[in-house]
Amino acid sequence: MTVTAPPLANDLLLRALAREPVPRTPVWIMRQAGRYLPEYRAVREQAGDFMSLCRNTELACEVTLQPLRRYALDAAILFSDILTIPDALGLGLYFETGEGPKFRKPLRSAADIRRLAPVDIETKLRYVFDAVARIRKALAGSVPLIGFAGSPWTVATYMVEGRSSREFARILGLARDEPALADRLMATLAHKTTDYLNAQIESGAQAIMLFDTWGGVLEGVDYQRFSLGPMEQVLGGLKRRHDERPVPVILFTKGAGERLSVMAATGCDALGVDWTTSLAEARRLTGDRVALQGNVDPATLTESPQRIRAAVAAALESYGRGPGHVFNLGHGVTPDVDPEHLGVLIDAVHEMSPAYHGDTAGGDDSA
Ligand code: 1CP
Repeated sequence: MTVTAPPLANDLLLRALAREPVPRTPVWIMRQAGRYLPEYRAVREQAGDFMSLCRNTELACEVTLQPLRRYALDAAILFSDILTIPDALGLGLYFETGEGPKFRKPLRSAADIRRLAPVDIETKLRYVFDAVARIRKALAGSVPLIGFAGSPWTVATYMVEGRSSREFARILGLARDEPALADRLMATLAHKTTDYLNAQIESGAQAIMLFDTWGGVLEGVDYQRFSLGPMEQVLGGLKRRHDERPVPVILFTKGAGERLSVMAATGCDALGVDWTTSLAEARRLTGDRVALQGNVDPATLTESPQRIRAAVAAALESYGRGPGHVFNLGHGVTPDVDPEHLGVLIDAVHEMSPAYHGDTAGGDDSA
């Protein structure tokens, strides 16, 4: 039996995602736990490799909390990866130093795809749910915990290509030449992803983010069929309330551009925006139907503190006044970033954002 959790000390993120008024803009950072932090590199070394770190509940909890000790962040994000599902499906995920993720047994045939549906992954992914529960306990109601998964399309690109790709030749070939088989793969992944996220919610995740990193490579009807449609299927199956509170869902498609408009109609609560679309334009495309998260270019963090502060000021000004903005980068923080620079960005959000909230001028939408 779950005991109703006490109120959060800091619920700015949840309020902003619900487009409720907040005294300042909440901030968290994609990949806030990661290689740019020396304390992360030390724990990863202790764990041996990346997947051992994900599977070790105590160490996964530790690296989740590391960025919160350094910075005034308004959320924690579960330390894990979008590729835990294909790993649990038996594809054999591994990482070679200096290279991206790879699979020992990528999907190569219709039979490979058909074999996936009956595989029970919940037991194999118990380590993720245990990490969620442990992190929630360690956070002790300070800030909310974000759980996540990859979109079916994005996860499928790795399963079919067998590794990181920039051309996506195999998966685009599958979508073009055998669309019914591609549909089947997306449906299987949508189903598994829904169960996986619901188990994260039941274990304590208070908001969910769906990473559709590679949805932007699909055009028009193909985007609808293979990326957006399967995400809608996941959204439709998620427990949107837990512990007597709403569980908001953020969708993020890198390079979404004009697609933000149809994404806003899926029933999600918020959209992640990258730096190729301004927040003002994203707000216009979505008509204030959803909250927006983003969108500073991660490369800004390699520039001077003055330029970082200017980028924060520009992002706040671009979104404009009123609720519904969650401050973040437009994609993950890169390993070459000086941790002090990220501190400059976060402090600047605390300092500059209150001017965009409150009842001055009596309105909330005037830029
Ligand atoms: O320590 C290391 O060397 C591993 C680097 C690393 C990290 C820190 C990987 C391997 N995954 C992660 C953690 C991770 N991945 C999180 C943790 C929470 C956070 O702090 O944000 C999250 C949310 C992810 C999600 C993820 N993994 C995505 C979607 C988000 C995005 O960045 O677009 C993708 C595409 C992956 C695949 C993956 N896993 C790891 C790497 C280096 C990659 C990207 C490979 C590629 O570029 O194709």
